[in-house]
Amino acid sequence: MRYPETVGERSDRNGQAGGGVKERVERKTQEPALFSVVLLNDDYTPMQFVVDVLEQIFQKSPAEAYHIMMQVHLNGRGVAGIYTFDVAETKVESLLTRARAEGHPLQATIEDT
Ligand code: TYC
Repeated sequence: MRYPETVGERSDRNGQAGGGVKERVERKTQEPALFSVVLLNDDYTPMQFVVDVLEQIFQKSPAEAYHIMMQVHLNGRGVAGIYTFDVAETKVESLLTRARAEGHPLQATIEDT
C-alpha cells in the first residue's frame, strides 16, 4: 500500500529540505470566490413576479422575498443571493429567461462581493 505524501514540509530522505525546492506547500483548501446577484428596479415588472422568482429561483421564504423586493423597489437595487460565479450565472439566466417569457423588463447583475 502506498501512503499519501506528506503535505506541508517537504524534505529528502535525510529529513533535510533541498535547496531551490519549495519547503512549504499550501495545504489549506481555498474557499471559492463569491458573487452577489443584484436585482435592479424598474417601473413595469409586477411586485408579485419579483416575489415569486425570489422564492422559486433564489429559495427565499415568502417574508424574505417580499422584503428583498421592497428593498429593490424603494432603493433601486437589492441582493437576491450570494453564490459561486457559475451558480450566480445560472440563477440570472433562469431569472431573465422567465422575465422575458412573461414580458417583464426585470434586470439583474452579478457583482464581486
Ligand atoms: N418597481 C416595480 C413596481 O412598482 C416592482 C419591482 C421590484 C420591479 C423589484 C423590479 O427588481 C424589481 N411594479
